[in-house]
Amino acid sequence: MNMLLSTWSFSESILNTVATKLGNSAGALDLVETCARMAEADESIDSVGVGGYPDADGRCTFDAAVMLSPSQSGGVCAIERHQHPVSLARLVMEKTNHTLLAGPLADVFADEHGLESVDILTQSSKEKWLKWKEDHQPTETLAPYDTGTGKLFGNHDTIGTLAVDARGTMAGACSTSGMAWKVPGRVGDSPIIGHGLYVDPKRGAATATGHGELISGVCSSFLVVELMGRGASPIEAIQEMLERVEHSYDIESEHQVACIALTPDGQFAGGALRDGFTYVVCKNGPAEVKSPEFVLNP
Ligand code: SD4
Repeated sequence: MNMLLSTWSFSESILNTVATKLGNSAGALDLVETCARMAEADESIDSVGVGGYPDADGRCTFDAAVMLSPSQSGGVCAIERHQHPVSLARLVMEKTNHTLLAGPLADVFADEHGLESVDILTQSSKEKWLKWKEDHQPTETLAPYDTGTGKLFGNHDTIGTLAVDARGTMAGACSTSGMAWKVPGRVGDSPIIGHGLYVDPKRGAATATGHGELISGVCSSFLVVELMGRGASPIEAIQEMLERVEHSYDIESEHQVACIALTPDGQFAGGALRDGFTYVVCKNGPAEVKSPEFVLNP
């Protein structure tokens, strides 16, 4: 089996390209890393890699993680000088005994491993920030809304990708520039294992997108994988996680939490707190944009 699952409709063209380019024999980790790298390089995606929304001071920072199993994961957060945080997260997993490197010293680690240092703030990101500074409008209070055609409205849209390859190996990756106009220094759920991403080859894999603070508060991805390991289907596990979020927070109109989950034998589902989330599945054929099977508050 070779299956790819990824958040938001902009993943459709990415999964098609990656499936064609890497083919059925590609390993799960290469597949998910390549998907995240494509999103990171695409300036039209507002919240991943270059082109991402800056923080409140006009500075762009990136967070990312990769995971194969509880003993094999890596993450980086608050990256300021490297275009592909997902590859840096993979280096943390493969070249160190650690799981998370942060801030300027993580950029130094990237330099030491030969990754090119670049200016990650694009002119268009700077202009969006200047506009926000001026009028604090218009995306500040919008939950992300995906029209299903690759274009999102709102102020964030992380890529999270899960794969099972032909050998049955599972992997996951996620990458983000975080919430638009965040407090400088803020790190979301995406680089933190168990929050934005979790993979346990015996139980399954999950990745979350949306408001990192709500995702982190219930350890969303770990919770979903744990529930699947105890017998829940992907949709039941996501539903329980979303109910836990709803019971733990006063949900506001700009809040969204969404999740995709995959079992080792290829069952999958997507779910969200509210409408406006889509995900993409690619299995032996063209990628297909899907509406979530479960929405808590449609
Ligand atoms: C964060 N969870 O940094 C990310 C943002 C995101 O859809 O996923 N947006 O909070």
